[in-house]
Amino acid sequence: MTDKRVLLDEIDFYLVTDSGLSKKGTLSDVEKAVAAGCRIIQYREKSISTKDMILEAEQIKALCGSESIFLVNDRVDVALAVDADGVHIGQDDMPMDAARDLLGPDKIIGLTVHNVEEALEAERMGADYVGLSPIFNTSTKKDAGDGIGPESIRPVKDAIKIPIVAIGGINKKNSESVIIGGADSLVAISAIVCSDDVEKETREFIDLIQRTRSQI
Ligand code: 3NM
Repeated sequence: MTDKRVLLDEIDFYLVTDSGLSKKGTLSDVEKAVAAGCRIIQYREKSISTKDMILEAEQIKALCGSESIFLVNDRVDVALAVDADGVHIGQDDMPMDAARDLLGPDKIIGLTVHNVEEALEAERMGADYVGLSPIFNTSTKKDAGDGIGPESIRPVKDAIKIPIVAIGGINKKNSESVIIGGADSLVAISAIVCSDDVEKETREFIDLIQRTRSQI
């Protein structure tokens, strides 16, 4: 187990990068989010060459340092090339067992799921966490489908032991319902990277999550 895997249980807020939406650029977003206390970053990049991805991933890894988990979306090859802490994969990406064979037992693997059945299967296959999605409608991922609603989190929470990361359409206004719904951690993309002040926005998100959690 990497030292960083223990951090998974303590994470409130999880940033996924999006260079297409970002106002200040991915590296700036990561730097500001880490400075604000974000302890997990997922590098999600679909629009540049593999070579440029690896160069950028190396810089993101350096920004995450020993404090924050650094995952690569989908691209197991890029994660291996830069020795990232792990990957996040979707239902149509490389199968869990193939990713685990390539990455070995020490790396973190998160898997996107949409319901209890997929979550149980993810846990059985050895996922370290699940990304439950999409909680709300989102225009950030065009093929995400309709939001399943925060009330869909509890049945998944009751079914599995690994952490649940909620994703899709989450912002400061609706985050309370997602925490109360049972999510261990919240992802926001547009709510963070479209902001003028990523550090302030991330800090406010984390404060809000911690405050809500302390009241339930
Ligand atoms: N995956 P925002 S939704 C990357 O449903 C991603 O699997 C999703 O962005 C899924 O916070 C999504 O801007 C985008 O809604 C989430």
